Amino acid sequence: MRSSGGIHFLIVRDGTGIIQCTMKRGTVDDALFEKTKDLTLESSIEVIGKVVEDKRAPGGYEIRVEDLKVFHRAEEGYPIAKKYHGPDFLLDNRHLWIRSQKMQTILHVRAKFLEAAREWFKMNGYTEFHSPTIITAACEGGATLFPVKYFDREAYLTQSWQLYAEAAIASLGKIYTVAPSFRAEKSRTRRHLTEYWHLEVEVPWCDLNCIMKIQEELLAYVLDVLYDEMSRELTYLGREPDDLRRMKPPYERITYDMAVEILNEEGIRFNWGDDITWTHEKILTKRFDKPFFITHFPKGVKAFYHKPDPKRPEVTLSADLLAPEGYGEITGGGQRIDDAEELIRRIKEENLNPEDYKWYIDLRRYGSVPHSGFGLGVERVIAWICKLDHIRDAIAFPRLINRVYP
Ligand code: NSS
Repeated sequence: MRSSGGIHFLIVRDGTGIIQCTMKRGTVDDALFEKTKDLTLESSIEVIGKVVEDKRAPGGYEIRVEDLKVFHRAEEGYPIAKKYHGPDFLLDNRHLWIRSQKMQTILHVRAKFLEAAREWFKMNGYTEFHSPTIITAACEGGATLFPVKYFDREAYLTQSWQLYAEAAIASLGKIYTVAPSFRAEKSRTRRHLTEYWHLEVEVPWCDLNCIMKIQEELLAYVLDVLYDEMSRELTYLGREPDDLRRMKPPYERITYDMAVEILNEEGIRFNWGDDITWTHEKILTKRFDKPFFITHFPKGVKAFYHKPDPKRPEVTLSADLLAPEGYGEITGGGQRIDDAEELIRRIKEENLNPEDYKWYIDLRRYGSVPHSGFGLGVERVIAWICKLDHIRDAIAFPRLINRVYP
């Protein structure tokens, strides 16, 4: 609140945003006008008044106050002041910082993104399916598993819904989920959380090409909805809404081999078989102004379940989708091995124990079908769409290597 010339200007926030409220001396009870002077930042109030258009007000409208009730007068000294605070301070005060216009706006965009995705799933005949969070065998390699003490044995937090989804397609057909996944990522980067929200899809009778098309259709729909309904919010965050139009599918597809060539052209020493890291991705994204797929990764850099290409078994029927502007990988997926013998061979090649995957191998014994799926990192996509510098701002309470509070 500020006061000038016999008017109090109050900025009031609710779940939809902020609005300026003006209280003029003489139009309200004198005692109320005086008492309002002492209102503290973040106090909870109820306002009665008239909504009027006013070009000078932020947002173009204001409320002319006729009555005001204070429900809770906030303590003096609200920790977040109108000055620069470092990121650690704001993360320590995240429970309050989520009230900021920036966080409020991002969280609205995030909710709209998921709402639109669910709409698309509904329109296209998908069923939502849930898998356990406490699991016993890795989906994406042992290095990033979080152990959990499960009574007298060790279990883990899930890295992905996928293995259970592959069981469920035989029951439900096309399925999706939006759920937390966990990765004990030991590196501090701008794009890794230890707990992130994973939007995953699994589709029977679907090959690599089919699963890339599904990603394109889903993103085309979601980007349209965000353009139509969130342009004001995106502009506030520094993202031109027209960018969303520009970044609509179809998306170019390059093979891993072509990515290696590009990296070599860019003067990077990169050997065939190496993993494409974020540094490499950033270089690759310079060549594209829309998202693009990288396909056919070597077996060695992908998890055991990826189907080797029958025409060239050293590469897999896999695809990552990368966002432009340096954001890099936002989805990973592809076609799954559907033959029991081939799956067991790959499990052994990766030095995993087939015993740990017994039920998963079973799926290839009883009515196996070609199938594919993908996982999309919700915070990765929100960071890209909202043009954020760091993934932590795409989620209300980020979990990072050095942060589990608040
Ligand atoms: O490891 S992935 O590439 N693939 C899977 O987990 C598959 N099992 C998904 C599937 O086919 N159903 O992760 C998928 C996506 C990846 O592209 C990122 O966008 C995101 O999950 N991801 C993350 N986001 C934030 N933080 C971390 N640590 C993270 N790891 C992956």
